[in-house]
Amino acid sequence: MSDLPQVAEILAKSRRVAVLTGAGVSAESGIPTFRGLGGLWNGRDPMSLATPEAFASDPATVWEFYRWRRDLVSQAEPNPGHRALAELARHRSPNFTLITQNVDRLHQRAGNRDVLELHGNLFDVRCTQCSRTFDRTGVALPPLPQCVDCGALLRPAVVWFGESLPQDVWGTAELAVEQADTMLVIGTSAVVYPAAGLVMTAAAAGCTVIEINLEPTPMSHFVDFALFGKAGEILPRLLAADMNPSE
Ligand code: BJW
Ligand code: ZN
Repeated sequence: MSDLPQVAEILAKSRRVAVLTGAGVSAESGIPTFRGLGGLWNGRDPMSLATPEAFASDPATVWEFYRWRRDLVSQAEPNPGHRALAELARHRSPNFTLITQNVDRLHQRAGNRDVLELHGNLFDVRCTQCSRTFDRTGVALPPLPQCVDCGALLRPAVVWFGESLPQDVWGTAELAVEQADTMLVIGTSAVVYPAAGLVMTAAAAGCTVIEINLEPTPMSHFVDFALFGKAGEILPRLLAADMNPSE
């Protein structure tokens, strides 16, 4: 973390900031990450369930997994890392874009608006037949929920492997990192594409890239600075320096 004062200075001087977050930012809220230690969710491997094939072959099991996660994140609270990002957004608006791979909505609950959700979220559901999307926040879902319009099976409105990201969200995210002069990449293993590719896009556009993670990732070679530690501890320190650049 010895680079923190230098990173704080760069952040303070930047005009446009883009942030990409991953599961690590919610780890301190008690939400398990996908990979590595603790990457098993309620005894299941999330990677084997986050596919259209798993849903097609056993929708009840996949729905059970997603209901469990909806409950888990509903009971969780945003942590100091989420709150620091919400404060940074308020302080820097409108020259701030938050892009997340997370589906837990904890950024929004911390106060971030206009969050670009690359992989959807746990609270919307989509019809497998007519594609209508419904907000089911706080609603208890039956084992196999059905569309009120056409009666077909509903699915979680998240992006599984092999599926396309929402095009408008993706386009806005790409533009934001191309236009940013500083990008923070926080709590992501940076192995899932195209999200991880945003780091290269930013670097190629001349943006200064700062990674915050517990450990090195495949992106660590390409970033300008890597701060190793907990997002919930580093982000409040960066925020304090951004609000009081002379200190
Ligand atoms: C802390 C911390 C603390 C812990 N503080 N840090 C190019 C190359 C290779 C493959 C592909 C490619 N392009 C596409 C692909 C295929 C595929 C892919 O990327 N595969 C690779 C894994 C090999 N991508 C796709 O299929 C994507 N779609 C696509 O490309 O469409 C076009 C297409 C169509 C048809 C055919 C082919 C292409 C879609 C990807 C969708 C990913 N979906 C998931 C599930 C979402 C729903 C759900 O939640 O259930 O998204 S998978 C899962 O991984 C989830 C996450 O958002 C995503 C990323 O994980 P993340 O956030 O990085 O978490 P972890 O656990 O991996 O890492 C946590 C990190 O935090 C660690 O580094 C810790 O150290 C750190 N940490 N505590 C700071 N306190
Ligand atoms: Zn329908």
